Amino acid sequence: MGEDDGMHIVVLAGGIGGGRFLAGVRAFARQTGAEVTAVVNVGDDVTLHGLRICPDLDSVMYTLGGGADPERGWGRRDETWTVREELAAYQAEPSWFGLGDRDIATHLIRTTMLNAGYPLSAVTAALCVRWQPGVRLLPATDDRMETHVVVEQDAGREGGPAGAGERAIHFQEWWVRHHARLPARRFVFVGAESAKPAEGVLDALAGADVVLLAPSNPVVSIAPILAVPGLREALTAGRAPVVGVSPIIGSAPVRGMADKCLATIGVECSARGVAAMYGARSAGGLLDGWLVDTADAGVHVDGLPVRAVPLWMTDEAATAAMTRAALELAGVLR
Ligand code: FO1
Repeated sequence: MGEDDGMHIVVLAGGIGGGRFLAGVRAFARQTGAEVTAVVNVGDDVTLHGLRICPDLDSVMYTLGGGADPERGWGRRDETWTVREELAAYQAEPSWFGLGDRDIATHLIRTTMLNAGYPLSAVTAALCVRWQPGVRLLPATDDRMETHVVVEQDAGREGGPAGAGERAIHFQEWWVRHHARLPARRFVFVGAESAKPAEGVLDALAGADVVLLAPSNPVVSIAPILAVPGLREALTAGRAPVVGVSPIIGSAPVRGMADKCLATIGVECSARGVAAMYGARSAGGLLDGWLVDTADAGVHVDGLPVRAVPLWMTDEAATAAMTRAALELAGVLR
């Protein structure tokens, strides 16, 4: 950070929780003249009905742009569902995933641009011209990378005999169709090995004064971002301190189904469990600081400074206060 420059905050984030957290980071940034870049998970992305759907990028874009449905947290406010009804009349599958009419316009533009050869980062920037999210939104990668869930062969299949084999289904099928109830054996980030950080991501990390891990699902939102080769290394080798915000308060996720995902990979559903999963930088991990809720005050992780503040993202002011606390913990506030 130069004498006259504002601070540059980079946030790694998933969808709905990520969007709410970023609204607070943006509020803080507006007070202080800071610049914000969000590096967003693409593991949830899926192609359905010929359309490329990027739920986390869209949740963040709509939330920050004032277009998100406040109850669902995904998709557009004032949505109508005519196309969904028409698809149902054709008995088109998958019927378990709903695309709203307004949302479909976003997917038509994205798919058209991708088919014309634009990278996802450029498509996202084009969509953001309309939504003006006030932070720079970058996909973690421009390459195709999708989270798949390995389940037992016959789990979720009606009448099927129990089998020893296993099969992989797309994360959206596990999450939306099966409500994360099918016992998952593991998560696979398909395409991760050959993915590269999207245009702008490494530059953003190199220029960051601080990196925050949003209180998003650590297993299926943050981990797929870190799985992009070069990204984790840019964090650990970078000069910017990395502070994580716990997505768990007590023994439950702030929202969503992180408990089921953590159980799958054998991590305790607690602020301490998630901090240990990320690891302290001093012990070869990622974190220079860990922000927990006041309910978890007293949580101790070897080699990691921990601070307890209220973490319920009730409104933008509360979330901006979380941001300030994270930056104080990082030692970057003057
Ligand atoms: N979530 C649902 O529970 N049901 C849906 O039909 C659904 C459709 C959908 C369409 C576009 C979009 O961007 C998101 C959508 N989501 C839906 C949310 C999404 O499945 C998940 O909440 C995220 O991927 C997890 O972060």
